[in-house]
Amino acid sequence: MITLCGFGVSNYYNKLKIILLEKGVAFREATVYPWERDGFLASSPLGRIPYIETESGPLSESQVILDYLEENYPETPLYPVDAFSRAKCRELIQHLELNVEWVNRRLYRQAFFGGTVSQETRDEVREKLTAGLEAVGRLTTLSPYAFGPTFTAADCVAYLHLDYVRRVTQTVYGEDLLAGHLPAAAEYLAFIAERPHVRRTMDDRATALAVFLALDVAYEG
Ligand SMILES: N[C@@H](CCC(=O)N[C@@H](CS)C(=O)NCC(=O)O)C(=O)O
Repeated sequence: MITLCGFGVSNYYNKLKIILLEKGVAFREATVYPWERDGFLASSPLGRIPYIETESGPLSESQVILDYLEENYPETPLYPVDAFSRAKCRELIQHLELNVEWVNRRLYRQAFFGGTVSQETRDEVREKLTAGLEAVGRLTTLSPYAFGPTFTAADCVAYLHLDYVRRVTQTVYGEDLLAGHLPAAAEYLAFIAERPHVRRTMDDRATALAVFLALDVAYEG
């Protein structure tokens, strides 16, 4: 059985959790925090979470893990069937991760973990995030799903990362950049949030956040 390792505040952890639940793959969860990395570098070489433990060995990087799950558990696919559509679905995921989440992440320290980021960083992130959100808007209308007429892996990614853009930019800029640059996102997020596996994952996230905050550790995302 697969063990999903990490903690439920991480959007990359929750990406895989929703994917496993939606695919109906049996898995268990193991709480592992990034600051415990010395104990798991053999499984995730940069000490990042999430990673999985499988009967064949460990695997890190959520996108690689997603592809492995798709290949190994094809019964409920979360990618489109034909090769070009699959590539377009991954293209959307890559833009969401590289040009939206990875940019927004620089603000997590201030948005979630009690720190501050410099004005220079705030300005730079704002510019890059705007470009990333506009790029995503050229690839998807988010209506009703992120890619095509059915739920795909792109929804697991879009839901989590765009939700964080909304939360983080409201906190740091006092302005929802998502509403400004991807206006269809509000209705989309509300629609996806109703899926039982998404709701369960977000409920678990709230519990994981309370546990994490009670630990009172210095962590910046
Ligand atoms: N590209 C990685 C990103 C994973 C990632 O950034 N994880 C964060 C938690 S959300 C982490 O482990 N941060 C600790 C660190 O980078 O040292 C993936 O897709 O799995």
